[in-house]
Amino acid sequence: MITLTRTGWGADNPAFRQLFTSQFIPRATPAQQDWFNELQRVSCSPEESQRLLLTPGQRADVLVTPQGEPGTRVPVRWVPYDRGFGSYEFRDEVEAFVVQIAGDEPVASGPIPDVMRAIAPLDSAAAVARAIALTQSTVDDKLVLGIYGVPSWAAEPLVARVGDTEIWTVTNDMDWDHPFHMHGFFFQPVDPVTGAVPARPEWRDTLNVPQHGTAAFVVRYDDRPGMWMFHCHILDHADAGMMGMVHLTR
Ligand SMILES: [Cu+2]
Repeated sequence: MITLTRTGWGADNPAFRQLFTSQFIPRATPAQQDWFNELQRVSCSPEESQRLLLTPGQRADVLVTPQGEPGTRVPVRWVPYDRGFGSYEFRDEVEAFVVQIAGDEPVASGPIPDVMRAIAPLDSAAAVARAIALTQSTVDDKLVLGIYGVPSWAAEPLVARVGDTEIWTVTNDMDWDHPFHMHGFFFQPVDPVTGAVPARPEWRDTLNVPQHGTAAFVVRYDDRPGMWMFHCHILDHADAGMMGMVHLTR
């Protein structure tokens, strides 16, 4: 089912859409089948349809149909993922809450609210390129993280201007992921190699920079000058120096 989902989720293929609808909402009314088919088409990517990764600081809106016989209890678990050495090896899954499956008739609900919206890609034709290297070093036997070897307490703010659009390319050569978070401005992730905008542009404020990998995004600064922080959203990494400021000027 997982392979099938990765292959067929969101594909413009009525057979796939009908299959998933019958799996996820087995007793759906025709109207519910229609909106769920449409939801598949416009919602998440095939990868995320079968696995939703939320790094520290990230959020998502999800539609869940619990599967189970009446009277059973379906636990929803936090599951650690491999975000680098020490992040998951000795950690157990945590039960977040339990869904109790009732034997009631299905609720005849109408379409869910239309929360999907078209997101126009930011125009990056005149964007300023900004490269950020996340780095680690050891000082007095203590781990110091930073940007180009400079921890937050020794760094000068980056300077940007209101109205500018920038493409940030963030590289990470460490054995840990770093979920990169920017205050004040949502941005749009793009392909870190080609700069290509994904098929479904997204607004995010936290983007995972994978271990030994790169991530990129486009940000546009609207008229809110001031000092804006960015940092790794693993907070002990931020405390160890992986933090900085954008000084936004008019
Ligand atoms: Cu980090």
